[in-house]
Amino acid sequence: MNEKSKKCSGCGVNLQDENVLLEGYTTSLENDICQRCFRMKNYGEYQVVTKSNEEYLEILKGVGKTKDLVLYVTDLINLEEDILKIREYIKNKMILVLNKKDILPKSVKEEKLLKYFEENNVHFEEIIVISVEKNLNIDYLLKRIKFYQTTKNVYVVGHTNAGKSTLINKLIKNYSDNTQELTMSPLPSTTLNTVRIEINDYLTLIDTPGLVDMGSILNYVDSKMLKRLCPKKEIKPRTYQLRKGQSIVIEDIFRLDYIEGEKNSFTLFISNDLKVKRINQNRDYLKDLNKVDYTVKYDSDLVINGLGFIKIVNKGKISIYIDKTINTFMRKSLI
Ligand SMILES: Nc1nc2c(ncn2[C@@H]2O[C@H](COP(=O)(O)OP(=O)(O)OP(=O)(O)O)[C@@H](O)[C@H]2O)c(=O)[nH]1
Ligand SMILES: [Mg+2]
Repeated sequence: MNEKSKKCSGCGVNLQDENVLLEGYTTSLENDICQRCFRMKNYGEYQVVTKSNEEYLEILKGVGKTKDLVLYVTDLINLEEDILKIREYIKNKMILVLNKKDILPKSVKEEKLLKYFEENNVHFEEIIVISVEKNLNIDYLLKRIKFYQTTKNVYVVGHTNAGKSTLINKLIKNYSDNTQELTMSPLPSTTLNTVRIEINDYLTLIDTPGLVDMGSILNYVDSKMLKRLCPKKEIKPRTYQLRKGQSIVIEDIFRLDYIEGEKNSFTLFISNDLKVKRINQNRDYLKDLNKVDYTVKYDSDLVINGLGFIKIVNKGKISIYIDKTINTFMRKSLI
């Protein structure tokens, strides 16, 4: 293969002009981006690529061998169960960047979010709430990057879809003459390899492919449903007052039965485009899905990986039904 080292400036994959079926294909090696990126950027035609997490972990290990500053980007609606897990791979100085603040209701204040992480002993050099979409705290983030950086290089890591590439594009746009544009998309695994972007003589950001969350609902729905699942605007929380013996369902993907407890309040923080309804608990609807029972403590969230979360005010017992591949867990309420 000729010019093997030329990489796609959108997703980092090695460019090749020989096999249209393989990653990195482009009609001509004169091009800067691969055909997949070209189609995503110009036509919004998304093409799913399945990445193995081994490659991602190799990249993380590589980052861990440097002394460079790392931005760990995560999506506020899809916070991972254990944010500190990243520390097992990387001991570098790290800023936790909580992205997509615009999706949470405006009533949720930044200070409250920061306090939540403090109280749960999530320690980083600093935790910064941002919204790339609304340009919230991007100036501040850049200041703090300058403050903590140890070399020119700063790595941007995190789960797939957290908004790493979108953030770097924003920093390029706001602070650089560089015209490079990374590919962004609502699908998992958009970025395929590391990509270096010079912001200026003192700062080079390095985009990385995200860790694929095998337990996320995003991996198991078709692209039409995917568009509806990912909130694009501020979530309008929907509250249901349930007595024991009552149930709610989200589309045909999730069912919740309130089994035991006082009258209770369930507030859904999920995409506004998803339909929610009450059903009679005697019906068998969705009961063929995998059942999980939870004992709910006072003021908890049930998190459904990739979908969002349900804030439950009082203690009680619930049963949920969902595809067995999708990870769910309880946490102290974020909001
Ligand atoms: N509402 C909202 N959406 C955002 C924000 N930042 C990024 N997104 C969206 O999140 C999705 C994923 O963004 P990417 O930048 O491709 O995510 P990534 O972390 O680079 O993902 P991978 O390359 O797959 O690891 C896109 O649809 C973005 O438009 C934000 O601040 N607010
Ligand atoms: Mg990316």
